[in-house]
Amino acid sequence: MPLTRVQVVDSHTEGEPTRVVISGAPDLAREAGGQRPSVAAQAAVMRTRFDWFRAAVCNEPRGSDALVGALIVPPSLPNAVCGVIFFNNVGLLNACGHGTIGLAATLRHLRRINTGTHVVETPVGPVSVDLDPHGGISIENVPSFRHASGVDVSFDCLGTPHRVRGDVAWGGNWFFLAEGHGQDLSLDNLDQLRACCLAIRAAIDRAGIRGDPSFGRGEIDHIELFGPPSRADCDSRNYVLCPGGAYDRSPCGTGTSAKMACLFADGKLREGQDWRQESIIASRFVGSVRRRGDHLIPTIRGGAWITSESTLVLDDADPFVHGIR
Ligand code: PYC
Repeated sequence: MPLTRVQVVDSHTEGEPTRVVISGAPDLAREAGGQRPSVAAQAAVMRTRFDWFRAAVCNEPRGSDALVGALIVPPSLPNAVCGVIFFNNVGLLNACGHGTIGLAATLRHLRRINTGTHVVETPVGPVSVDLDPHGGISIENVPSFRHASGVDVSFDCLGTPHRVRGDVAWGGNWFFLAEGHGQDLSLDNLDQLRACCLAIRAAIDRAGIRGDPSFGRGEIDHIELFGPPSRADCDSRNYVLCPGGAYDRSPCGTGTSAKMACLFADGKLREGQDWRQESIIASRFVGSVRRRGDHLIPTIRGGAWITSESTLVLDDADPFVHGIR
């Protein structure tokens, strides 16, 4: 029986897993045609024709709902070290902050990059990663902004009607961000948090609330709730519901970027000031923003650790060769 071997390196970034595909993937650049197709064009090919590969890598029985996959592809930008397409249990992500930090840790582990700054092309623009000599990793994300503020959402959660007011912001993915939601942001309350955030997302969808469609098609597929931190060295704690219904174990890089864009818009964060975001599992990213022309550029710093080097085997005879969908 034909077997396909897919070589991967797994890591976690502040608790959130990333699986970088090193070899064995479909040749998206060739399938996309043309000379040096953009990563966005390669992502479009993956979305329409190779969804089975996404599910084979990320879904059970090889993966899990929490896992984010990262496929290294050839970049079109001449200054980029590589391109990357992120994906999860239900589809492609526009971008991924924790995943970019995990990718940088993986490339360093494989000795493909060294200390210094490197550009990575994502479907929504270039992101740079900086490896410091002491092992620290930070990323400079795509320009981030608040799209709408004071957005009211009415929803039912576990039989009780609720109303929450929040912001819609872009940080490489689209987020609805809210405080004052009345939820206990603790690990003991994960089921309720998930149910509420799924209900918020469905209500947003029903109400036709969207981001700007020229950025990642505008669908608001991440919900981010904030509350007081449990750590003295953090400014806030969050719970982030990802598109596939899992919660982000890390403080979410694109979500922290979106949050900082909102804080900046409200005059609550200055250029260069640290924003210390705690996750629901009490891990931490430290972020800041700076202006570049009309753009607001977030930087996110966090730790990533390699957890496994392995080969996935895709056996054509396996009824779940392309994952449980
Ligand atoms: O860190 O940006 C992020 C992210 C998005 C989904 C999971 N993690």
